[in-house]
This record gives sequence, structure tokens and C-alpha cells, in this order.
Amino acid sequence: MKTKVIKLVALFMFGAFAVFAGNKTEKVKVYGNCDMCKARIEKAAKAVDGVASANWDKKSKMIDLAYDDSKTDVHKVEMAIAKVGHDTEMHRATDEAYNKLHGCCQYERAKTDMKMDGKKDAKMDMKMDHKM
Ligand SMILES: [Cu+2]
Repeated sequence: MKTKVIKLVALFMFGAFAVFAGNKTEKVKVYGNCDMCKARIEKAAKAVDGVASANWDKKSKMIDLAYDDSKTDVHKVEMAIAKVGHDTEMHRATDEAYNKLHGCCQYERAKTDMKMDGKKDAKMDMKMDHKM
């Protein structure tokens, strides 16, 4: 009887470990306006392999991410979000992606000259990947 209980406990602990292993949560800023943005941002984040959950808050502009850090990292998720037109603190969307957004979704972004997007972003991304 006693060994059975120990086995059960061990099994449970192993299960819990397997579930939590490699899981990370992170909160990052994503620019957007409305519920349409929320749906778009969360969809893009969840489409990244390894992301377990994504929850963007309209007011604080913060997204809560839970992901398996053996499969992905916050930069990959931010890049996926930037790809659908939403700037994050570290990854800026291209003007092209931003301009495709629904009119009500065109949040206010920091004005920078044309050099800031596209190629330069790609370069920045690469630098960050190397660091990790
Ligand atoms: Cu919107």
C-alpha cells in the first residue's frame, strides 16, 4: 500500500515536472488599439510553435506570454507580432505591414525615418539571435 502511494506521488511529480519543464512566462509591450488588434496580436503570437498562451491587454498594451523556451523565445514571438503590423519594444513592424492594418487599428507609433524599418530591423534581429 505504501509503495503504491509513493509510486503515485512520484508519477504525479514527474507529470508536473514534464508539464512545467521549459515553460516560461514573459510580459512584453505590443502597440495596438482595439479588440481587433487584440485578436490579431494573440493569433500571431499563438501561431508561433511553442507558445502555450498569449493574452494582450488593450489598456496596458502588455501581452502575457507563456511558452516553451526550448522551442521558441520572446524575440521570435515579437517578430511574428511585428509581421502582422504591430510594433513591439524590440521589433518594429514594417510600414507595409502597418499600413495594411484596419484604419481603427493604426495605433500611434513613434515617428522615425524610413531607414528604421525593413532591412535594419532584420539586422537587429540577427544580432539578438546571436547573443542568445
Ligand atoms: Cu485594432
